Amino acid sequence: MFTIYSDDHHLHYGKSELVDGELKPCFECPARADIILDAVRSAKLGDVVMPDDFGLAPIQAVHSPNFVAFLERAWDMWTAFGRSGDALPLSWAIRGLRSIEPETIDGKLSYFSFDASTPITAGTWTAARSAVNVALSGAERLLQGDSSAFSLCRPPGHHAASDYFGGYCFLNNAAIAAQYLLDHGAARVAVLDVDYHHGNGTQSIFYERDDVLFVSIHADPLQEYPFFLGHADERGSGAGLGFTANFPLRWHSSAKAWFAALDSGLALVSDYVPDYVVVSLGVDTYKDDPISQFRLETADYLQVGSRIASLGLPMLFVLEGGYAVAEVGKNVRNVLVGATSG
Ligand code: OKP
Ligand code: ZN
Repeated sequence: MFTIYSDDHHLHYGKSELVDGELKPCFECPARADIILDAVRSAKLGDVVMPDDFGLAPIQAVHSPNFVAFLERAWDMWTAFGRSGDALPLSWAIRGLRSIEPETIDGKLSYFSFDASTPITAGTWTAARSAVNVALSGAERLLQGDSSAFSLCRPPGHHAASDYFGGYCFLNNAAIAAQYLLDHGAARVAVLDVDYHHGNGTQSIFYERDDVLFVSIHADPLQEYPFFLGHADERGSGAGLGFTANFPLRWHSSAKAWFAALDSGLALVSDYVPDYVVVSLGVDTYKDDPISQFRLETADYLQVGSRIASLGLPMLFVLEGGYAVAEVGKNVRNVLVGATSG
């Protein structure tokens, strides 16, 4: 299995986020990807290659023009006001307020986001575009006939919707890869999201469509971020009805319960008979993850990989979350080892 990776992820490095009422160093940090790269290299899974540049068209196939224009200009607009720290929003158009795109940067940051945990820095746009190229290069390998690929993306993507960022995500790498596969011959793509958090962005991008099956296992939104999407009764709408499936699990759920949900999700993917599977691979389901409440252990990730690979379908792994920095390398490596040694 090839790994696609670019050093450009270092260009996105938020300083701090507001968590538990305190400003703390960002959990989503460059060391995550560096450590995963080391672990993948030492596991000798296959070559590590640089991404190609796919330009803006595949991004525009998923994200709205005004959102893309905003991300591209956000840092310059921010610094034009003399600010030097990270760009962060502070208010949102909650019930009763109007969604009209403001002219100034503070208003635009609010208009295009859904939380304050996702700082924009000087290199964010370049890094986010590079992560998309990493995902697309993995998709391209599948189109060329590889049975699997690992896109070592950073920043992650699954919380980003067509026109908003948040949850450490700016551009939805997995959704853009899925759309690219559809635009290059696939009839059906399944996105299996095993990150601890619900992939609200991916779900909403494909919610009304039947050419992408979205299946997610995640912490119950009644208890956990992103709080406002990911309930079991969300099943898609219109033509998409029946093509979204959510498996919310309560905090502190056992590994056994998590694997039971995985098996149910895999059965849905299998019945859908997709041409490709895109796995939104978060390992923040780990027992010692600093922002999560599930209980998977390092050895369990071998099973995660082998069970997903038992689908026997061409498969793109796209990195999402995982914040226990010391263990994130081993955990991701185990998924990929489990997926390739079956
Ligand atoms: C991104 B991904 C923790 C606050 C959560 C945002 C989490 C984003 C997770 N108490 N803030 O899905 O791993
Ligand atoms: Zn997550």
